[in-house]
Amino acid sequence: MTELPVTNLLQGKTVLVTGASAGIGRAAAVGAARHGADVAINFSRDVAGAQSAVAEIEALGRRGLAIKGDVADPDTAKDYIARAVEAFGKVDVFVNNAGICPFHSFLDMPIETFERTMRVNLHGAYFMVQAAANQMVRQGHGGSIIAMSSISALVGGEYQTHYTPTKAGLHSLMQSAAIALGRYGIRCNSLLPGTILTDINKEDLANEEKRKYMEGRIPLGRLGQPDDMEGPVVFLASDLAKYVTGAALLVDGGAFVNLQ
Ligand code: NAD
Ligand code: RM4
Repeated sequence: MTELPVTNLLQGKTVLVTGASAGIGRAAAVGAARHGADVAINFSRDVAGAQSAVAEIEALGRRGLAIKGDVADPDTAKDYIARAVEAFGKVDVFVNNAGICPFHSFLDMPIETFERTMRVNLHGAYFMVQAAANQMVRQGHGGSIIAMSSISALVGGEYQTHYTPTKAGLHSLMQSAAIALGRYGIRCNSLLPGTILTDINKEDLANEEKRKYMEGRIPLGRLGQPDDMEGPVVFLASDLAKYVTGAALLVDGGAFVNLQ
C-alpha cells in the first residue's frame, strides 16, 4: 500500500467526525490529526474503538476527544457540538460520517429497519449539520462541512432500497446547505465512496462471488481501504478547497464510470 503524504493543511483547525470509532470515520479522524488538526469524535457504542482512535490522535501530537451519542437522537447533535466547543473552543470542520446499511431485500423490508436507517443516516445528519452550522455561524469565520454520501447516491442496490435514498438525500442536503450557508463562508460538499472494506459490508462481501464481481467493476483493480478516504477528506476540509462548495467527489477507483 502506498504511504500517504503528510501535510500541515489542517494545522490549527478543530475537526469533528461522527461515527469515528471505526472504518471510514476513524480514518478521517486520525487522518485529520495526521495533517495537523485537533479532533473530537462522536461514537455510539464502541467505547474501546473510540478510546483507541483518541489514543492514535494523541500519539500524533494532537488533542483528541471522544463524545458518546446516538446520532438518531436530535439531542445528540447539540450535546456533541457543545462539548467539543467546551474542550477545543471551536468547530472548523464537521464530517457527517455515521451511517448504517443493514442489507435487506425490498419486498419484505421490516418497517423498523427502514425507519432506523432513515433516522441514523439522514435525520441524524440533518440535526448534526444544522448544529455544526449554527456553531460556525456564531464563530463568524466560515468552515467546511463534509457529508459521507456514497456512490449509492447515484446508483441503486437490490438490498439497499432503504439506504440509497439516504445517501442521495445527504448529497442533496449538502447542495441546499451550500446555498443556505455560502453567505457565512461555510462550504458544504459530499464525498461519494465506492466500496470500501469496513464492518458495514463485511458480511455482504463475505460472499466470494459478490466480492469478485464488485472488484471486477473497478478500473483501479481493488476494493477501497478506509485510508483511501483520508486525502479527499483533508482536501475538502482544508483551505486548498476554498472555492469548492456544493460539490460531490466520487472516490471509487473508477467503479461508477465503468459501464463497458
Ligand atoms: P462502519 O460500520 O465501519 O462505520 C460506521 C460508523 O458509524 C461506526 O463507527 C458506527 O458505530 C457509527 N454509527 C452507526 N450508527 C450510529 C449512530 N446511531 N450514532 C453514532 N454513530 C453511529 O462503516 P463505514 O464503511 O466506515 O461507514 C461510514 C460511512 O461511510 C457511512 O455513512 C456509510 O454509509 C458511508 N459509506 C461507506 C461505504 C463503504 O463501502 N464502506 C461506501 C460509501 C459510503
Ligand atoms: C456503499 C456502497 C458499497 C456498500 C456500502 C455498504 O454506499 O453501496 O458498495 O458496500 O455502501
